[in-house]
Amino acid sequence: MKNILIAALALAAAVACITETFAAGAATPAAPVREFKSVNIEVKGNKIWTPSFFVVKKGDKVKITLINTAPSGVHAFAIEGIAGTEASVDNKEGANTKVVEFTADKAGIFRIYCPIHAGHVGGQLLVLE
Ligand SMILES: [Cu+2]
Repeated sequence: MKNILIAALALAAAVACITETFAAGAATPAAPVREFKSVNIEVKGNKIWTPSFFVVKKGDKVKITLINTAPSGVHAFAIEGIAGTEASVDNKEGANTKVVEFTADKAGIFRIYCPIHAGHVGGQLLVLE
């Protein structure tokens, strides 16, 4: 009888341990936020968001702060195929910053471009699986 009681206690302890392990494992860690800053510059008439190449993982939250220093005026930023990434950014001091935030929910290579100027040098977002 004593052996049965000890076995029952051991079994109960094991079940509690397993339950705790599964409960801890069930908590999904929050997706990391990948933060970048990209500055629009102008070199001999060429407008460039720099850096213009970003690498993240699928599921990451992405935050890109855009600063427009180009003397030519308003420029824009967009990532093709990802909603909510388009922003027009003025070049006036104090109003030349915009923030674009999104979740990279699909893997692939996405073109970055200026929706206002076809000749604006573009870039790419690489979302790894
Ligand atoms: Cu532009």
